[in-house]
Amino acid sequence: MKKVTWPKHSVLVIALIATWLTTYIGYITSFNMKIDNVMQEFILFMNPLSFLLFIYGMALFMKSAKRRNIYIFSISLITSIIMFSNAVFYRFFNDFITLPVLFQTSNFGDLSSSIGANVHALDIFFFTDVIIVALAIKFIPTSERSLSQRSIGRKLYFVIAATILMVNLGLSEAQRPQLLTRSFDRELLVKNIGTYNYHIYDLFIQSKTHAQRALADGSELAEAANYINANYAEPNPEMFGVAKGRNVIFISLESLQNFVINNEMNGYEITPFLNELTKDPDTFYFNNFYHQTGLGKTSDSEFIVENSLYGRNGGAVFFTNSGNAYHSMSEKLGDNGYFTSVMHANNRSFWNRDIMYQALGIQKFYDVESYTIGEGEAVNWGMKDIPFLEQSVEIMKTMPQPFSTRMITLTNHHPFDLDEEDMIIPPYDSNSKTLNKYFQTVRYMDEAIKIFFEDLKKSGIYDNSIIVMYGDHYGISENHNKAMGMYLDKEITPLDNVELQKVPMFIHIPGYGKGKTIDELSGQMDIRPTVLHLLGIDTKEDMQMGADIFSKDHEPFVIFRDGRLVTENMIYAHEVCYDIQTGEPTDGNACEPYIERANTELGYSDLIINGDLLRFTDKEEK
Ligand code: GP9
Ligand code: MN
Repeated sequence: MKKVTWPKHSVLVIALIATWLTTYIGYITSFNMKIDNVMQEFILFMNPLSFLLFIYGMALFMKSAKRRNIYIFSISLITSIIMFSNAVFYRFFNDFITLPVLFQTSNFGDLSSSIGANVHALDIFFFTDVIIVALAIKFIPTSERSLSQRSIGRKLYFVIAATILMVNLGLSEAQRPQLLTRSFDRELLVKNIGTYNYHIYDLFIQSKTHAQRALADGSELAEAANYINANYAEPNPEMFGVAKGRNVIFISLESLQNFVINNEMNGYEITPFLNELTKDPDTFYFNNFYHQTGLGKTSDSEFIVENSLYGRNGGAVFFTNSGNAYHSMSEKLGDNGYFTSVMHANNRSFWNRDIMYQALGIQKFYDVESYTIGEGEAVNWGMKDIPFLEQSVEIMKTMPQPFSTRMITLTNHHPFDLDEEDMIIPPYDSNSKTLNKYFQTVRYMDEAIKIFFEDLKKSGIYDNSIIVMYGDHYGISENHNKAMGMYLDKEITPLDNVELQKVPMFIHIPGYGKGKTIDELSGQMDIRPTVLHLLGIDTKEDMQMGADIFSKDHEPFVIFRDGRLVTENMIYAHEVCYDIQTGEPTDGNACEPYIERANTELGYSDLIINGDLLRFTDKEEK
């Protein structure tokens, strides 16, 4: 048999091609990225190449064949792990991994049930290149001599790699101007510069933020304050102080979206108690209200409610900026004689809450240690909502009044598992197990809230309190569009995906009698000033970006953390400006002023948080 002679750099070339193709196939199978034209498809295809050429090319500097092979093998393994982790993360968060999230290791234990549900057997595919590289190393003979590399050849190799990178960046810039300077959207980055380059970019951005704090000074605060003052909304005199002196009970409704309210699933009412509240004279129900969270999910919603500032773009602000100075709502209530707390039957370190709550001036955190979890009282992520809310009322009885507390529910959390005995309605029958179970856990949460209201009335606390309830963020991600489409009986468009970010918000004021449904377009950023004004507390001097929804000056405009936005007539999402009436794309110019405004607002919010600017306010300096 004729002996095959392999060209000198066969292992390197095979590794390069194998990882390149594995990455590309990974893109198309695991990430739901919108590709509009052939050029974008081409960019997606070529984007892993420049990085892989550079990183594998380092092998050319290694003299020993053994070392070189170990290096090539390690790179194929690391790149596979990066792609695999991103795929699993994407299924859960619908986003790509960013560095700060990786450092949230204390979350990983608790996330394990969700991670488990998101790892698929077929994910072994991401390691195809590792297997190919291993086989290549095993079967392709290498002699030390053949590996010597002339420096001219090496130079040429890196010139080609650099050229490919430039072409990649050039084409991307043409497709998406200002990609690297203005983008709030990780998907666009991955689509254009590739996962690997994106992670390098992320590293760069994170270290920049680090430096930002060091470089920030008081003058930037004045600039942000000007913007904030210009947007201040005067309280509505009819509403200011209607709940003065009352306790305020916030309930964070885990993953509750607005589409279930006043709706049915196969003939079953999903939220009978909340539906009743929408018609209750003591309740304001906000039916055109959006969550504004990012990757930090529940913790972002808490951050927004406390500060009326946006969470961070990459990662959870609860982790990245827990050392900042804040003037939170809890601190303000504390200054006004309130006893402030959070009640949540989970580990205190989850989402770094123990640390962040100190920065937010929350006086007491009733974490899992404050609860007794009896036999059968835990499911999914922890304590079930019914016993949690029941025991919380007992704890409330011990609190000095007036108090403010935020109760964070948990049962309606992905993967929406429930014990048989808690299933009040049957599952839905779509192709998405997640959506099918979601209706059942939502129904359970509704029951828990009903019981909570009863218990609160019995405790005597009810009459002297107001109850503010809101969905913390979406529960059903875009990965379930097909099933959602079946439920809503329409094809889900990017416009629908925006509208599905509506979460219900209720303000229940016992004895008030003039409640109604409020259709004003609003969002979580508005909770803080709205509630403070109801309690008769002034917000004129506050460094916050929300507006009282009852105010005549309230602007119907909602900005998402990722730069999407909603106005009364338009929705801007993924570079397209839609007319809400027709559901069709319109002339982009109509959205332009709002895009500008959204960038300004998000920019100032980031400036305040990244620069830790609130440390420069008078109060802090004292
Ligand atoms: C964890 C709970 C859920 O304590 O608040 O967090 P989430 O995953 O929804 O952000
Ligand atoms: Mn949540």
